[in-house]
Amino acid sequence: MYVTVEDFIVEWNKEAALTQRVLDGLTDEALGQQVYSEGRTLGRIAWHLVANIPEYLTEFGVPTAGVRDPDEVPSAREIADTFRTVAAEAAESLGKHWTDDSPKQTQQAFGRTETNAMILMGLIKHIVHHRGQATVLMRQAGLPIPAVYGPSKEGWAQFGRTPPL
Ligand code: NI
Repeated sequence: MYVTVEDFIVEWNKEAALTQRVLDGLTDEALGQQVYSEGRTLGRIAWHLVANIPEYLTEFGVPTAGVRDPDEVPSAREIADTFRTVAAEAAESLGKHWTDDSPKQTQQAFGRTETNAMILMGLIKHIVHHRGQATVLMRQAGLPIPAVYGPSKEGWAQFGRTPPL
C-alpha cells in the first residue's frame, strides 16, 4: 500500500519500466493481432492502456496532458514513445500536485468512496491487466516477449533452461 506520494512514484516507475519493455517490443505488423475475429486488436489494447493514463489521472485531480488522439491507434513506435512521455509526466504531476496527505484522502470513484491510494492502485492494475493481454497477443503474433515479473520463454533459453510448467 502507498503511504506517501513517493511510495507510489517508486512503484509507478518500476511498473512503467516493465510496461515500456513490453511496448518497445511491439511492431506495426503485430498491431492487428486479435484473440478472436471481433476482439480488440493488440494495437487497440496497447493504445488504450497508454491513452487511459492521462484521462484517469486528470479525472482524479492529477492534471496530465492527454495523448494526441485516443481513438486512433498510431504506429508501434508512437505507442511506445507516447507511453514513455505519459509515464514520466504522470510521476512529475503527482509529485507536483500531491502531498503526503493525498494518498489517504478520499474522493468519489466508480460510484463509491475510495482513497487516492486505492484509486492510484486501480490505475496500475488497469495497466497490468492490459499489459498481460498484450503479451499474449504478442506471443500469438510471433514476437519475443520481454521478462516482466519473471523470465519469459526467451529468458529461460538464455539461461540454457526450459521454462517450468
Ligand atoms: Ni481497460
